[in-house]
Amino acid sequence: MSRLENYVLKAYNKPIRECSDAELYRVLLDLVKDLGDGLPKHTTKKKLYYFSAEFLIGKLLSNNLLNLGIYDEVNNELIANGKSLLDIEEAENEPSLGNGGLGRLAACFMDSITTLGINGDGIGLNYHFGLFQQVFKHNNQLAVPDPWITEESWLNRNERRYQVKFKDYTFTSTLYDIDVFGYHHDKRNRLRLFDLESVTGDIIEEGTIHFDKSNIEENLTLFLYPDDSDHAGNLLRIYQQYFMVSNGAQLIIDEALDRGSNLRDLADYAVIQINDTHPALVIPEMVRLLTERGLSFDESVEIVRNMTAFTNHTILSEALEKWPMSDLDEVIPEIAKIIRRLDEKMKAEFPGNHAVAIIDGHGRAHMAHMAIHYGFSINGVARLHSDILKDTELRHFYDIYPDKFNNKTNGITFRRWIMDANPELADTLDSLISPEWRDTADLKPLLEYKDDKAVITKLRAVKFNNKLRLKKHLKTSQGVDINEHSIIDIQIKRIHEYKRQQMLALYIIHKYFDIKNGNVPKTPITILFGGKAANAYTIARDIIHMILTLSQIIDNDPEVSPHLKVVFVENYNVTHAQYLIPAADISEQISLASKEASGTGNMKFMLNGALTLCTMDGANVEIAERVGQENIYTFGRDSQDIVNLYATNGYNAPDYYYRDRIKPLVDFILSPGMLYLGDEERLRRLHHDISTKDYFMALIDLEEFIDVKEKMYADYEDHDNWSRRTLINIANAGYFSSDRTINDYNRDIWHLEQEHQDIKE
Ligand code: 26Y
Repeated sequence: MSRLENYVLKAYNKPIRECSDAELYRVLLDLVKDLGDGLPKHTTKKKLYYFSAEFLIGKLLSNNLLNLGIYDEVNNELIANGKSLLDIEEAENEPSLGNGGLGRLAACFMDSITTLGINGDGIGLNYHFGLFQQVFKHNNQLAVPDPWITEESWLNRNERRYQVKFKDYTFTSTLYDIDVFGYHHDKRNRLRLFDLESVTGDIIEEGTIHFDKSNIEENLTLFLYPDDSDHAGNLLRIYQQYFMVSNGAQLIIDEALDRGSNLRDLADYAVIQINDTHPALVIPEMVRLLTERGLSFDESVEIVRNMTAFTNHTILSEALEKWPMSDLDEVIPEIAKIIRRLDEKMKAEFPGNHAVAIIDGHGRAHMAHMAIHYGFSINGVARLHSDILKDTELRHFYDIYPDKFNNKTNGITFRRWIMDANPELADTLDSLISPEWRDTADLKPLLEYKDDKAVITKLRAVKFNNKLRLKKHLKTSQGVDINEHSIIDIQIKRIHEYKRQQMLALYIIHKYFDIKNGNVPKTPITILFGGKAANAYTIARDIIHMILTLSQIIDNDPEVSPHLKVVFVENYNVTHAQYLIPAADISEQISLASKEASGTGNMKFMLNGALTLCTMDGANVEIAERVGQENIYTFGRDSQDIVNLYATNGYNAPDYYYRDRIKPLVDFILSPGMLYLGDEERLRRLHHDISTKDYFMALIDLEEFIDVKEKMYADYEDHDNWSRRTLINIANAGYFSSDRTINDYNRDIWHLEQEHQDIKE
């Protein structure tokens, strides 16, 4: 009897074929957890702790089966019994523990850390309702709670508990662990998610994400990024962050003591990576814990400095956290005191250097500044981004600490983004270049086939099947019909002005006019958007509204709708991404140059054989370098231009708005049809913003964008050449494996023992 049959029989006393998908899900969950428990533990002295407010892990069942090496075995047995893993995985909720790129990066990193045989855990919070769930109503985004935790989840209750002291409360935490398995590797790591028992969700107003923000005991771990547009919301963010880092720091100390540390040598036992500023309070907290255990302040600071490294993910000032000292005093006065001492210490060392102050002239504590002074490493997430940090944003820090700065270009795990998301492409690669790429991420051997007609045709067939799969998925998930014979053109990412979804919308208006004028595209076009807007970010919600309304106008127009379709995928998440990306022909990476630190969706699309349409921003620069100019479409001002324009106040939106090719497109936002179907207030506000301010300069690159898109659609008609270029893209994606990224982190920053070293590039 097989392992699976055995489990099924024990649980339900019946054979596999008579079980429901939900029953099989439950059994597989138990089976995987038991397998995990049987794996050996890490025994190395030093351990990594990856602190992150987000872990956007996606569904875990098939990924865990893959990493444990039993995917095929289980899948075949299920098929033999008339079942499908894909259907069974429908029973799994996607954990709502992240928002965007930073959270997905943390998830890819955990996979690679474990696969490379590095001893390392992720530290975060167990948000009960996660990021909100996005629902569209009357062409608007509504935010509703996402109760993703059910009886059957991957969370394992851990008996560890810690006291976390705030000014007005002392809480006792609880801990949930999620196992992380490595591919072809037998030691597991864990995500350690801290929580509070008194948080139940009872205080949420029915059907909304509103709750009493001052009731900390009941709301602390309810939501990821609760609305911070008022004072209570700001305090709640501080409560959350401190709760996360205090628990994490106590865990580090306990585990290090267990392994034989005497605390003075703590940096030999643990290294902390701070994922953006959200966990930066771990620095003063660790200092507090060490001084509490009898070490001097200066000694504690040196230990913490030697064990802490910081990753920056943005140059947008709104995302670089600065906490008013008065708020810190209100929530965590002891930590506020330590931050003041850290500030004084640093000011004594660099007198008069105001640019590098932790506490600024307005009494605000800069989390990034603290993390740079009191850590040993600061890295950006793509070469261009790291250069901008050194040359511009953090120039004053680079002047005093040149050796701390380094670049770690982001990566993605091939286990999820090709093996799991695109099994047909994965199998095709196996048959062409042998399955070795699954361990090495080396896809270069594929280049041998770039002029092989049969291979090119096969790649096109795989793409078509993935379009069919997407079509079926969108039909069941939101009742939308797409044409599988159309060009699939996708922009999926958080909604933000700098990412310029509004620029793509203006292109769609151009195309709409074009088709009305009789210029019908040879191949129909489907443009898909996906992404959530922070609920308090009005213009981002206006952009969603504009796109939804526009798509309705197009659907209603029989002249246009056979040739052009616009779909906004509701509640975009990892699960949707796994259907969307393999089906894409065109990858939209059109941020205003200098603003997108790296991007990781760009890498996923490339790996899955889409051609990239991009500005020279973030990791797009490195993608272009690898595939060559003839295999990518670039346009727009470069980052130096944009940095200069901001520095000189040199951009004036009306200069562009009044151009002949632009004005009619922007004005369509206020056309009778749009106003009839849409919300006048939202549309007027957006029109006004784009035509007068356009802070992220959508109009500056619009004409070039239109031209390059037209060229791209025209080029698509040469199917063989197009598919040949997708092959070249896939073949060059190996560098963007997160195994390579983690290898780089470990070599340059963490210096941990590493059991696997198969990295090629
Ligand atoms: C607290 C609030 C202000 C905040 C919330 C979320 C600030 C930042 C974030 C998330 C940032 C994020 O996701 N950044 C993205 O990180 C990716 C991984 O490095 C990059 O690829 C991407 O360019 C960057 O936008």
